[in-house]
Amino acid sequence: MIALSPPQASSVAGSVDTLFDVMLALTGTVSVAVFVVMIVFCVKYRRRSHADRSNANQTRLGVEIAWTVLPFLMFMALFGWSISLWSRMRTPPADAAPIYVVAKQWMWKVQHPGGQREIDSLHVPLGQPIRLVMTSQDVIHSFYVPAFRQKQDVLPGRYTQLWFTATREGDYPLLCSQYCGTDHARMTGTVTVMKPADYARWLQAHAGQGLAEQGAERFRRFGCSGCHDSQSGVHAPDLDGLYGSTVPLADGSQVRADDRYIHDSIMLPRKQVAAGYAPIMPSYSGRIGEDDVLALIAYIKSRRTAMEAAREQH
Ligand code: HEC
Ligand SMILES: [Cu+2]
Repeated sequence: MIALSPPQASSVAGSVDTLFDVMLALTGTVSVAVFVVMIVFCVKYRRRSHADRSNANQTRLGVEIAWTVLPFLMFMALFGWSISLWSRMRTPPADAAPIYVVAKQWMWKVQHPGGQREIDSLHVPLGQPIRLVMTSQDVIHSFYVPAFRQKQDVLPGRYTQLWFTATREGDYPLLCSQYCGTDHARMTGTVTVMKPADYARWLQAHAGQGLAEQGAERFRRFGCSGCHDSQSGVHAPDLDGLYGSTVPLADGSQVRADDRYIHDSIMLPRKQVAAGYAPIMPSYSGRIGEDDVLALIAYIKSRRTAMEAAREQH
């Protein structure tokens, strides 16, 4: 049999296909009905036919209400159904495991929290929710896995996410679905879904320095520690416990220190200056890659205050 659609390999694939089939059937029925009526009238009112052309003025209120209200209800039902499915596809469960993706012309760079790195391939375990945190190094790309029925734009200067639970073992094509330059069509890869035990073995075999440790190393290499260490002579904020806290800004507003805030603090330090400090931090935009920023964020996340660390012990 010819496959009309890619395999259904994620927890939402079946629902997306059902919605698609219902919409296809509905719009198909309407199109066919319009063409049937058109052809019937073409024949009935062809030139020299003896059809009634007196053009009597008649109204059938019931019919007119029915053909207005019924399609309206049908399309509202489709709308409600789509919205509920869409919000399910956009809301990752709390226990979803993060994996980081950096897109650049023309490749997908994948970084697992344990330090495993891949290019143009992504290994995931079967049956476990995975949350991809994605950003682009250059232009807009779009992460698309047809077998998962999931797609998400990947933008420079922003973190977008996509989540899925793979439900079938195997290799599935990964595509870029946003025209991104000369080699766009070759910006492809493979998503490999493995049994949890095989996946654990794969992680072990490819384990590297953890993402947070890589960040710690970069923090020294890029000179961040020269200003941000407590021993440094420069008046710069202490980054312990920064992640998730509320930061007062020089303009009087406040902001929550999330991934995006830390990203922008590094790449666009003038955008939001912490209150009480001079805007002396240099911009790292163009000097370090988005994968470096991801490692730095992981490192800053791992830096708790002494108090938080003590609380976690208990
Ligand atoms: C020349 C000294 C200097 C260097 C080098 C430097 N910073 Fe900063 N950084 C500052 C100062 C001063 C501020 C506070 C003013 C501001 O928000 O721009 C700051 C703010 C920050 C903030 C926001 C902190 C908060 O409390 O809101 C983060 C995050 C940060 N830096 C990370 C880094 C990282 C990561 C690096 C290395 C890639 C780095 N900094 C390099 C001086 C520096
Ligand atoms: Cu692309």
